[in-house]
Parts: sequence; structure tokens; C-alpha cells
Amino acid sequence: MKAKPYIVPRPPRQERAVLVGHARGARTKREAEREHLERSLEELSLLADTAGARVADVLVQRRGAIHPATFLGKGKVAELKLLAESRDAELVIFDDDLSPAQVKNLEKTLQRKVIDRSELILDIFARRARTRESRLQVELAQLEYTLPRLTGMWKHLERQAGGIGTRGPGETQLETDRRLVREKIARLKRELEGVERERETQRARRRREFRAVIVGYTNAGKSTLFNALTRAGVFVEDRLFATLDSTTRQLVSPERDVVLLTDTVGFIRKLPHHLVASFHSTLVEAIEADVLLHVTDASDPDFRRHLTAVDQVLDDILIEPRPPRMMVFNKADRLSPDDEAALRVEFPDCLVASALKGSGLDRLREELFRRAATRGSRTGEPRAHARSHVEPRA
Ligand SMILES: Nc1nc2c(ncn2[C@@H]2O[C@H](COP(=O)(O)OP(=O)(O)OP(=O)(O)O)[C@@H](O)[C@H]2O)c(=O)[nH]1
Ligand SMILES: [Mg+2]
Repeated sequence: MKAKPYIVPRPPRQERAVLVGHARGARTKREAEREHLERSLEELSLLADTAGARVADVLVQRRGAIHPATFLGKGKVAELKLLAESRDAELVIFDDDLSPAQVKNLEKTLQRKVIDRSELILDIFARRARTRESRLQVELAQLEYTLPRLTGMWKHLERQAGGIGTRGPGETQLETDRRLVREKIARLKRELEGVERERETQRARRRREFRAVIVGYTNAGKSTLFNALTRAGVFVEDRLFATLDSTTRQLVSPERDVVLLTDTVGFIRKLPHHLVASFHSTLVEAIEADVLLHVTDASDPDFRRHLTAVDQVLDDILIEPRPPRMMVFNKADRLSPDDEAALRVEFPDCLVASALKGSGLDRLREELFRRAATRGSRTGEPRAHARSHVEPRA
């Protein structure tokens, strides 16, 4: 019998992207600005990679005001067009947020898809969302992001909603589209509220126990630390946003004391505010913690900016008084003894650890159980750290 010819499946062509960065800032600060931009673009390139695109080239605009219609000046747009053509790139990704009009104008001139950092992050979250809750959260964030950008491309929604009869008298297509999206947003919010209520019941049950919640920049090693402490087997990857759903496990001391440990979604610079808002039900875990374990990749030359970015997101979701915080500098295996010593001088109360090699974990565990043991009795007392709701910024 003749063997069937074996057809090698061809992988879909990876999208090729040109990244665009813009350096502002005064002359005196130029060196610092340049470094900042470089790091930001490195991160954007990591994000693009996580989203499955290949970076074909990078274009940087130094100085110059932001053009209201096209973000970049006319000459720079022309340069970008040539670059994208010569690199055969079908996608252009801006490191800064673009207005809906800027995207539209740029796409028209460049004749290719144009997205910004927020949209890229939303896309990654959409790919990574696995549970019902995270899917709802991402979809809500995407719709909130899309609403002001609607230009009549939501025909399929109209069909879903029944088409005939959905259009009120005198309503334009765009108005109909907007109304449909708003209705969908309201529906998703209601569904999420249901999920949030379920979680609330779970949390109420845990309220008597001491809760430690891991927060930190994406890729800091939060899940690795969580696994090392609890042997839970949470997904770990050297890409961004490996974790979207929070997971909680018990840590039990030899004396049978219990600490509940939670792993959460990572933060990033310029995290789209819609995402923070719609991940409220996940982040509420962090909010109601007895202690936050702020994990940082100490081997990243940019870790200070990461610390600030995480603080900013926490500012958005927490109100005073904030839960106490323990700083954990991770990836110590990559630090020289000098680096480590300098870190301990700069952050005297920090813990230095390597989740991968297991160093510093005993101290961390001890510290957690010590705090759990010395906590005053607060059974049943409601914790007032959480904002009940985070409204997306306009
Ligand atoms: N060298 C070294 N690598 C580590 C250490 N801890 C974690 N990593 C690596 O860092 C990468 C990211 O680890 P994760 O645990 O997924 O990081 P995360 O903070 O959970 O990331 P997100 O869920 O994406 O926010 C993985 O490749 C880990 O193997 C460490 O102590 N030392
Ligand atoms: Mg993780």
C-alpha cells in the first residue's frame, strides 16, 4: 500500500513589527532619557515577542513635540513608512499611547496595522487568559479600550444582537455600534460582579488566617517563589505575563501554624488602566493581605523603575492604610557579592533570595510565620484597604 504523502504543516508567518519610541525631556537630562528610552524599547520588544511578533527594526524620534494628528512629525512618518516597507513589516508598534485619531491617520498613511503599548499588552492578556474570570476581565478591558476607537467595524455584534429592530430611529451606524458595545460592557460587568461575589465568600472563609500576597513586576520570579515555598507547580515562563489568575495555597510550619500564600498577575510600566480596573476582582486579593511580598528581580539593571511601577499600580488599587510590605530581592544567584552587599545597605529591611536555587527561602518562611504569630486578634474585623471599585480613567 502506498503511504499517504506527508504534508508538512506550514507555521503561520510570524508578524514582523517595527517598534517606535519617542524621547522627550530637556537637554540636561538627555543621557538619562536615552537610557530610559532604551530600556522601555527593550521591554516593548519583549512584549512583542511574547505576543508572537518578530521585531524587524526600531525607529526612534529624539526630541521634537508630539504631533497631534500623527504623533510623529511629517518627515518622521515618511521615514517610518520607508523603513516598514524595506523591512517587510506589516505591523508598527508605538511605545507610547496613541489617540484613536492618531492610529487612524497613521494607518492610512503607513498602509499597515498600527498599535500602541496598551493594545499590545491587552493582546497578550487575551492570549493568556484561560479561566472564565480572566477571560471576562480581559474582554471587558478590550471593550473599554475599543469604545472610543470605534469606527463602524462592529457589524458582527449587531448581527448577534438581532440586527433588525436594534437600530433606533435616527441613530447612525456608529451610534448603534457604540450602544451595542456599551450594552456588552454592562453585561460583562454584571457577570464579573457575580464572580467577585463567589470570591468574596471564599475570602470571608479565609479571613481568620494570615494572608501573604505576592506582588511584583512581571517576570520577577513570583510564581517560581510561590512554587518553591508551596510546591504548587504554577506555570512559570521567561516571558511576560505568564500568570493571570491568582492562586492560593497553604504554607504550614512544623508547629502547624498556617499562612495563606497567593500568587498574582504581574505589573508593568504603563499598564493599561482598563486592565487594572477590570482585574479588580483578582487584585482585591493583594488588597486584603496581611502582608504584601513585593518580589523584584534584583539582577535587572532597571529594577528601581520596576519598584516604582509596582507602587504606582498599588496606589491605584489600595487606599490607606496599606498592608505592610516585605521587600524580596529575587534572582540573587545572578548578583555579585558586592551587588548584594550594596542592596542590603540601600534596603536594610529587605530579604535577598533566589527562588530558583532556594537560597533565602528559610528566612522568608520564618519571617512570614513570625508575622503571622504576632498578628493581633482581628477575627471578623473587615479590612479597609480595598477600593471597592476602580473606575477606568477617561
Ligand atoms: N536566575 C534566576 N532566575 C529565576 C529566579 N526566579 C525565577 N527565575 C526565572 O525568571 C523567569 C520568570 O519567572 P516567573 O516565576 O514566571 O516570574 P513571574 O514573576 O511569575 O512572572 P509573570 O507571571 O509573568 O508576572 C523564569 O524563567 C524563571 O525561571 C531566580 O531566583 N534566579
Ligand atoms: Mg507568574
